[in-house]
Amino acid sequence: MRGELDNILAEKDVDALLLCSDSYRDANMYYLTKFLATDPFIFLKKVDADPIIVVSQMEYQRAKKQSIIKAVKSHLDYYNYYLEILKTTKDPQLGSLKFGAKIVEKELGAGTKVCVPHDFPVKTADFLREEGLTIKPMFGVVEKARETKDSQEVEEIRAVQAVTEEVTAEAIELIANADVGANDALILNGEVLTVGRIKSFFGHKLLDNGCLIEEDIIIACGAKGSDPHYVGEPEDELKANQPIILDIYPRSIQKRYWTDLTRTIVKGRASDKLKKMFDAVLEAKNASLDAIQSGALGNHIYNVCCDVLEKAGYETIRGGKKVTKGMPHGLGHGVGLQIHESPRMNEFSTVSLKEHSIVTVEPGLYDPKIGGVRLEDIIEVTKTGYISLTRMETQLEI
Ligand SMILES: [Mn+2]
Repeated sequence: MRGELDNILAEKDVDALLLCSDSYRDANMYYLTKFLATDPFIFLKKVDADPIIVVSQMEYQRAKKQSIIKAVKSHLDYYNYYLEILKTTKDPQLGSLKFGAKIVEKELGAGTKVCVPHDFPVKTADFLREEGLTIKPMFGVVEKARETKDSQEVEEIRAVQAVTEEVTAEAIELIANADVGANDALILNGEVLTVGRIKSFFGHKLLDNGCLIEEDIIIACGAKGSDPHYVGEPEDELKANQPIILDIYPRSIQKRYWTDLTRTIVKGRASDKLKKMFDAVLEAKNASLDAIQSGALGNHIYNVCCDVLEKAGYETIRGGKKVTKGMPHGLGHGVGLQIHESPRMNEFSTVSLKEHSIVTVEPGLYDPKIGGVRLEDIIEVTKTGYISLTRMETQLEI
């Protein structure tokens, strides 16, 4: 949580934290400021001191109103330095980078040890070093604070999840009500029901409820679904009696939080082999959920899942096996201001789950001849177990 930041920084042996980015793309910047801006701005925080942000004059009033940062400054507060830089730097891009570096130097002082994110822009770091600052790129600093969610964040994710379940239930009803035409093709309102039509349905309905598909969603029917991240081409046709994976991961437009939900359905009859896969995945999901509590290691939960699947006769990639069917992916991931964030649950995850982390649990089985089955719930880790944010039932045949 946000309040842990000073402790996290103290462990890193630095004097300050610096971010220079825009808050639409950089989840850390939004997390620290709650100020949405499309252009980069500066966030500065000395250890054990209140942070400041420096924005353009255009954004100044809005930042004062909307951000959670009390000390908001504008570029105009440093106007004279900019005039100086312009005398020797004609290129406007270089000029603005030098200007940013000068602002940081004025606020922190030369010689300060500054933590920046591991993917901090190299050119900006060069100019900061020229100003005499010690720049230390580090992994997972703000991310570590983001790994546990406060109650407001939990509610934001819960809200996106509620919309997602409602829209997914409507989409499943569309598929259930479709007619079956030649070659098992599903027909809705006289036209073939394609992946493109279902994705369009999701896109519009989610948007009507304040959420959007920022990347894509997975609608994978039949054998194509045996590739876990095959997202589905618009012209793909949905068919009866075959597995259809619906993996829906929208984002709240305003609040910026994501959620993640996967269900696998069959319109009509599932084959015995497919039913067996579904049962094993459901059992693996339930066993994994039962093993979750704060303190449990990510790799332990993953092993619980693999134990169930392997016992049922399926292969996993545990131990470095190159499987062509079975489960070739990890068990789950954190969700928040990014769709995939810490903590993760896989073979190599020696990080323990913490109270108030939000993670997905998503075992899957894949067979190139049959397709894929994946079920994904999202839950909040508690001291003794978990609270599910997922209300939706799992039902194979519809
Ligand atoms: Mn997921």
